[in-house]
Amino acid sequence: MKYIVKIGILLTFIVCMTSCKSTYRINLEDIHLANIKASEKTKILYERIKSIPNDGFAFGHQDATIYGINWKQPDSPLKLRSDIRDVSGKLPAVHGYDLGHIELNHSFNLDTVSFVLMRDQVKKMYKKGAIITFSWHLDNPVTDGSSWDTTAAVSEILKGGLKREKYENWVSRLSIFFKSLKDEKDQPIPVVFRPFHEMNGGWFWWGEGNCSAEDYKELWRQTFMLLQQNNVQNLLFAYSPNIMQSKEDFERYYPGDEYVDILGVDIYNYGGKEAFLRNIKTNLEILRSEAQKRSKPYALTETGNINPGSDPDWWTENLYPGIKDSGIAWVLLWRNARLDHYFSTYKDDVTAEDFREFEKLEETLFLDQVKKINFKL
Ligand code: BMA
Repeated sequence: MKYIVKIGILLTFIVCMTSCKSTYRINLEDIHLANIKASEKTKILYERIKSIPNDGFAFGHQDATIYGINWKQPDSPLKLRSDIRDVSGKLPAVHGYDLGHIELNHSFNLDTVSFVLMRDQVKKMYKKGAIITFSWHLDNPVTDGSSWDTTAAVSEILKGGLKREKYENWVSRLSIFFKSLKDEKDQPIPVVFRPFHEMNGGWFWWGEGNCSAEDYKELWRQTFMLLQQNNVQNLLFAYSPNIMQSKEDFERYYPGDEYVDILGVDIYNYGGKEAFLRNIKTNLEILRSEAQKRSKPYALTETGNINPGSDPDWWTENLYPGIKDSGIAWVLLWRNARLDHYFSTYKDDVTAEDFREFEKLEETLFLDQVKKINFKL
């Protein structure tokens, strides 16, 4: 009898060790985030992100379960569909969404995604163990044009600027949305916020040539402070430039370690295969060294094939050689909007077969794997 009990205990132990493989205990006092008041769950999210590179890198997709090529989630509200799942049977581990037009109090974002649906999907995906990240293509506060309206605006929304009050109102609406993301126990869902991205390019009103680097940094810090004042405690802040020529490109706009949790970079394959590989390698190397100095995680926060429908082996021969062994926590593919604007793969795509190869690689981590990378307090 005694032996049976012992064997039972041993078996339970083995089962637990295998099934709870990556669930470790952490000490909250050891985790230092930009927001010193960040919630416990936000700290856990940060530890999860930091641990991912021990196993590989998480695969992410923008608007993954909201729409894909020739389908929209609202057409089948009870099903959880994703182009990535159609191709590989796996759901992405990182789910990206965009908050553009939340500042205007609209019901739909700039890509006609309803914020109610977005919130619903965030809750569902978080419950399944996904990591959630938000970008924000907000309008130009001076002209009410889009993010791509490069009329000078940053200095007007800084403290004392003519459009300050309007901007504070925009950040209030943004804050209300963040605070409305609640899990089943009514606790705020921790997410990554990646505002004012690709600032070293000239295409957004907050980008190079459209505001000074000093004003950009102030915009970041003041937005961070406004979110604190609005009592938003569920954010990790990700800073992500576009392709950098050198580390000076990273540093020029960097608002400071006290305002940033995660480093990122956005790299698309403009310029062809060789340039893409070179850019990814040099840029992830810059991130690696900047991140190591600061003990922060880093990610390839946007990428994709700008010539969809070409390069049948894009995943294993273009993307993977650049990101393997790079130490990134995740790679996020941009959205599959329509046949002339998609950056990932879908069931009838020429890269579908290659994607299945990519999915099978040991380093590529999808939802079921990343879900297991978790921490207890
Ligand atoms: C861009 C494009 C746009 C879209 C925006 C925000 O890169 O995909 O069509 O509106 O992202 O999602």
